Amino acid sequence: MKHYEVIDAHAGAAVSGAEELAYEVLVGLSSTPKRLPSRYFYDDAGSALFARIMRLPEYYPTDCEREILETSGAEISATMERPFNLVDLGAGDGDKTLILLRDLVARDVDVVYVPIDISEGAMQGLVARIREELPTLQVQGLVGEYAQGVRWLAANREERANLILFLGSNVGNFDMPSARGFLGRLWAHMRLDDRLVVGFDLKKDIEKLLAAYNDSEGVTAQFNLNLLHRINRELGADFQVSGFRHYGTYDVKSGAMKSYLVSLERQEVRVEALERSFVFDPWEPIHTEYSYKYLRSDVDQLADDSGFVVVARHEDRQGWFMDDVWKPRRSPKLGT
Ligand code: AVI
Repeated sequence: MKHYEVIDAHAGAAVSGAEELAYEVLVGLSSTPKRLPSRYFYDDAGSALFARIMRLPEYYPTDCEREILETSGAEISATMERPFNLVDLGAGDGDKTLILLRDLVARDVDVVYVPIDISEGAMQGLVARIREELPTLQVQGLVGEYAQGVRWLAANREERANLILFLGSNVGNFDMPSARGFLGRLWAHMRLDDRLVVGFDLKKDIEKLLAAYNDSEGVTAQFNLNLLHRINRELGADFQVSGFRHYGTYDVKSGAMKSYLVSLERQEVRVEALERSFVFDPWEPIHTEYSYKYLRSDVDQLADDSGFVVVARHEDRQGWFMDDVWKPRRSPKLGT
């Protein structure tokens, strides 16, 4: 039996995946300042680089969240009536979720694990690891974007309640209107007895933030630059990747870590799929990622604005990271 399904997000859609990337590159590199969306980081190579980032000593969010799940994981899953699905949005290598899964399997809880990830390579690795470590666990993985996860929830609404994980401060990669929009869409597809666990990276010493996004081994730089390799490969572009450098900076006003690729010289890059070139001036940046950092009061506001009530809040000892458990706020009149 195959334990995951590859969903073609573009089946029957007006544009293919390659056309969508081409469109984003056209719009982003024609803008001033230039930009590219961070969701394109996660091809198989990018997902593998992100797995390395999570093991770096400077990248504190993973260790903080691991501590939270080790301390409070059983309490988080105890918020669910049984049986339930554990839906993991952006599961990646599933390393942290395995903390919850080991506990659930040890307690013989009737749970189906539904990891959703954009990278098929990451999904293969995750499913193989689960087959090896937790062979009795039911797994139904989906290779697709968050939107397919939301669609899966809608299609499986009658079956069981869902504990939805949106860990790792993935929400921080959305700007604020998009965060409200995405969480609101989840809200609309959730049952009243579903629960959502959202990981938030909290505002902290700026030096810690800068170190986490400018690591000494240069893995974050490779992760950012991989976007150019991907565009070269998938759109027939000729980026000289060594002509760009990674730059991560913190904007205190918006609370965002911002990542850029900065052109080191004047260069012209041809993108064959678009039949056009883009000129980069020396030191011209391409903005590639936001990683928003939150105050606890920002999180309260976001929960309220996207239709949720905070039912529990779990922090690591240092107060650097927070996993919030939310339930949808709405009357059963709207449907269960
Ligand atoms: C996936 N996401 C939550 C990571 C973050 O911290 O924003 C991606 C990342 N970018 C640079 N380092 C890690």
